[in-house]
Amino acid sequence: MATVVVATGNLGKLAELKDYLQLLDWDLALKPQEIEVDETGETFIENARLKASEVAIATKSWAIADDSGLSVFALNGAPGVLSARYGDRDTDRIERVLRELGDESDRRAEFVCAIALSRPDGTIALETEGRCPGAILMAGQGAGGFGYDPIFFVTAQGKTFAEMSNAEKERYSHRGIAFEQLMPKLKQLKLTD
Ligand code: ITT
Repeated sequence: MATVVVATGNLGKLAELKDYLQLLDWDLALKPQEIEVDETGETFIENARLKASEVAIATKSWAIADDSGLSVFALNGAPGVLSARYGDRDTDRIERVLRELGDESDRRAEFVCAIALSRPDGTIALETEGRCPGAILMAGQGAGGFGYDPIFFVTAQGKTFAEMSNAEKERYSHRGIAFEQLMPKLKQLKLTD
């Protein structure tokens, strides 16, 4: 059985990715900390490909990467691919989005998650993108999840990501939607070195 490196340094993301991937009988490994990939892409899918491919080549293993972020309509899609770089800590990033949005009445937003799986030679075997629509609250609610979860309200579920159980978030989130599309293909894949 070939090893698959989970190409992320974000612990919140890693916990969620492991929950999806444990449904597959894969031998998972963590990304070595010294491997850092410059996210130079302009789209989530470009950055997911870059991360998967570069980590695969560096580790000579299969690698799966997630590039994700929050896109706020009234901010012309910001923070978008810059979501991780919008501040030093989760609280700073949340404060900046709330400050920039101010009392704007159009609070629509979406979370996007692009996933790419690379072969050991850096070629992409599978990729997909999931989106979850929602709205930005005036202040955070809930203590679960990570990142921007407390301010992202999912209208269909009537709660923020931070108020959902792990199982609920894993089902309804952008990442859940991406994995729903990907899972049948991942199950069929033969991982060879
Ligand atoms: P890796 O590139 O190492 O995976 P990263 O944190 O840099 O880690 P991204 O470039 O994909 O990852 O940035 C994602 C940003 O969007 C980051 O700030 C997250 O906190 C946020 N984000 C992504 N998915 C999220 C989720 O499910 N809930 C809340 N915030 C999320």
